[in-house]
Amino acid sequence: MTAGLMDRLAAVVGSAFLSTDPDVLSAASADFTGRYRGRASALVRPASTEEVAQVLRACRDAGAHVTIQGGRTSMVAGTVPEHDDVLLSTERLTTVGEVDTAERRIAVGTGVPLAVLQRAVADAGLMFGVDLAARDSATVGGMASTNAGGLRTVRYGNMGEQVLGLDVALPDGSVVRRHSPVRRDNTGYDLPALFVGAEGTLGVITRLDLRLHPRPTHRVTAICGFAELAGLVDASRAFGDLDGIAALELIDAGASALTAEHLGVPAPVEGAWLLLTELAADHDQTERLAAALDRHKMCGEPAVGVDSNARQRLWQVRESITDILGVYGPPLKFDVSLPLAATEEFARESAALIGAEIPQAIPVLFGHIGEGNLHLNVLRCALDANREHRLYAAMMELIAGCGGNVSSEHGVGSAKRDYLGMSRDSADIAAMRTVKSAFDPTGYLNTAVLFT
Ligand code: 2HG
Ligand code: ZN
Repeated sequence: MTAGLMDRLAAVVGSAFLSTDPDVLSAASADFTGRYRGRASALVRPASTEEVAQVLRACRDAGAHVTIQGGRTSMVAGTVPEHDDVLLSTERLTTVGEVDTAERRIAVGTGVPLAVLQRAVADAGLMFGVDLAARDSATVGGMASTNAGGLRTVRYGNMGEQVLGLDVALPDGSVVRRHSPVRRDNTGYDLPALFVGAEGTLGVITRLDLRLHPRPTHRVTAICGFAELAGLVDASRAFGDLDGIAALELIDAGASALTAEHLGVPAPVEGAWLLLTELAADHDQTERLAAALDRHKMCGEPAVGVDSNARQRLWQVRESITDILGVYGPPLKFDVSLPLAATEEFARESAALIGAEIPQAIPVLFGHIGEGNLHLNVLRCALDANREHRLYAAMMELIAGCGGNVSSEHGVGSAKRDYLGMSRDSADIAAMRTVKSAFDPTGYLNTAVLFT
């Protein structure tokens, strides 16, 4: 990085918020799984939309690459710099606006962690529609940029469904502010939708207007066990159609054996596959859920939680999976969307692929079965780069062969850019590239993600 650029960046953000400390850069250049590492030349932390825009203009003028970083919880190496980049952190964009209880919306800076947003809206008696395990670190900006899903998607949709407006600093240093006080606004292109899921390739989202939801007063949660995945898939298809469905999560009993061993969180029911189901509404749903559960053949009685402690204990069975994925070192992660009918085939064939490549590895399958969005993590999976690549590519082929999408809620990042062509045809990719070069003709912003 040139001294000229350093001076210009320091003039924009103040020298306290520009770092070239090798330790700082090294920590910020690795992803949190520990599997991917890159190289950066500086870390800059602007405090406002205007500062972000000026940072972008300075970097573009100097020909420096920029990688945007929020909470750095990407599972697909979405924040790993590959070109000695300037890292642009959104961590100081932390304004939390007033909760608008009448219109049920809130404006927040994009560096706000999800948990902070959740607390702010809960205090106002409302809720935010997206929830996920990384809530303490993941920022709303990163979540919007990847169109994150999570534990509540079956009810409220992804981030895209929550975004009502935004400020975005474009690669040329200009700023688009798209906000509308009214709910229906079809004036021209749906620009916010273009930036949601763009993985930071088209600009830096700096502020979001987010939709809020009323908080259901009654919730009931159950975990039931199934001997076969096919039975669980049938049940989740039926439960997904219930009014008030609020969560549908698949849990691999193999993962529960690990959470029992390492965290003291055992499966509450028998069965090789577990299904967490939750109904939520403004009146008691216990009877309805019991009637729905009765219609399916399960291993023994389901575990049902009505009060908040009991429900929390059931949720822990699902959420603690996150904490055991790293017990044998960095897992190899696959985030896939499958037609429900292909779930069983994928589980069987993926286990066979893994067994053939690395017999001692432990496949763990879990996730948002309501959407067919599953997370396959391969634990105890230390492979050299060639064999890892072979397994990764074979898995991508399997997913595509099952009619699935190689990148689901975690996005493409840099880990999956080589496989874009498995889920999008060439005209589609060409159209995306046209959009990219219209916004960023020199291709300096988030260059490592999405495209090869
Ligand atoms: C979840 O659903 C997250 O818990 C993380 O999307 C999935 O760690 C994973 O593979
Ligand atoms: Zn997930």
